[in-house]
Amino acid sequence: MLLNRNFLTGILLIFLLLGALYYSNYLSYSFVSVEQEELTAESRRVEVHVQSHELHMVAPDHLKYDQPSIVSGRNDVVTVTPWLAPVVWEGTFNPVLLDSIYKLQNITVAATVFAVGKYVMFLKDFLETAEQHFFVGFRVHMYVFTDQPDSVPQIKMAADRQLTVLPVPSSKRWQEISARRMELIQKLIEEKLRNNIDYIFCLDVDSKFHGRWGTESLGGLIAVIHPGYYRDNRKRFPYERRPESRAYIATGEGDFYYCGGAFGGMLQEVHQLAKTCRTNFEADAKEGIEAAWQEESHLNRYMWVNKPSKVLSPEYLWQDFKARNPEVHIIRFSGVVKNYAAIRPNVE
Ligand code: UD2
Repeated sequence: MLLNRNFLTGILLIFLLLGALYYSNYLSYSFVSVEQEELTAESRRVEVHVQSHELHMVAPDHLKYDQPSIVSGRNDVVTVTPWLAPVVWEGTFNPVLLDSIYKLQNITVAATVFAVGKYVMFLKDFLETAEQHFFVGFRVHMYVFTDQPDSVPQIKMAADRQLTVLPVPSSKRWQEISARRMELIQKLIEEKLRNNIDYIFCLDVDSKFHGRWGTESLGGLIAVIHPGYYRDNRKRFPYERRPESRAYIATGEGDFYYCGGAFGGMLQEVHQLAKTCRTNFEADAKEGIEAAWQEESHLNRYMWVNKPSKVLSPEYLWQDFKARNPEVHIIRFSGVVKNYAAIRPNVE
């Protein structure tokens, strides 16, 4: 009987112990799971912060716009690269939808333009037409680099747009002016733009806007197809062909020929591009080599390895002296006809 009572007490004690163990386990499990949930939410927050533009797009609820189709659309041009980046042509995007999406993100877009020496004469048309076509309705900050700050024309700008003039030295060689842009863009991003700009475009000044250039052009790393070579075999592209240069691309290599006169994307992407092109350009210079098309050659080399996340068709940089090809339904931005000998500081 005594044995029995002891046995029963023992069983009871074991149950009590198991109960206590279960409870403490339950408590710690709940604790861990709350902690994990917080961690997951935290990491999701960080991810959203870092890649908010790369995850998915958020459209305003009940927005009305044309029905999209996946069986009819442009069939005269290629609208996606082999690495599945969109190629932006008129008719491939809905501006109403895209503008509404980016309005929700409250973005700021910067643009850089260089006007050194006689190139200040191009500023007025560039800035006035940008006001009419470049990211209209969005916050835009233009940065004008010039050796003649007093000659920068006063342009009437919309309330959400502003212009900053940044002095730079003159130069006796146009090649140096063109190529040094990478260094100055890198420094601008490091010293002035961090934290207050989302996207940046770097544009040639001897050009004018003729049509919409807006949110359809946004993305991580943005390259523009050069209007002069897009129908050619790549062996004819004017890449740097000397293996000694860091811009070297061999025959049979490369995707497209991109122009140096327009490129852009998210701030950190353009910073990486500018820094790399500048470093490679300077390292080449130390060895006495200048790539065939200066920073444009280095940009082409960079974009070959670092595939652009969106490619803008030649609508985004045409040349006024060229007749419009039938696949180009709209010219948005175009280089003006110029007399190189009359406007450059050197002729060779
Ligand atoms: C092409 C590129 C250009 C650049 C260059 C090679 C296009 C449309 N243009 O143009 O971006 O890659 O080849 O170096 O893709 N600049 C001055 N003052 C000068 C000379 C140049 O401010 O005296 C600036 C200005 O912003 C100009 C830019 O540098 O737009 C490019 O120079 P360019 O237009 O003379 O070069 P270009 O026509 O050979």
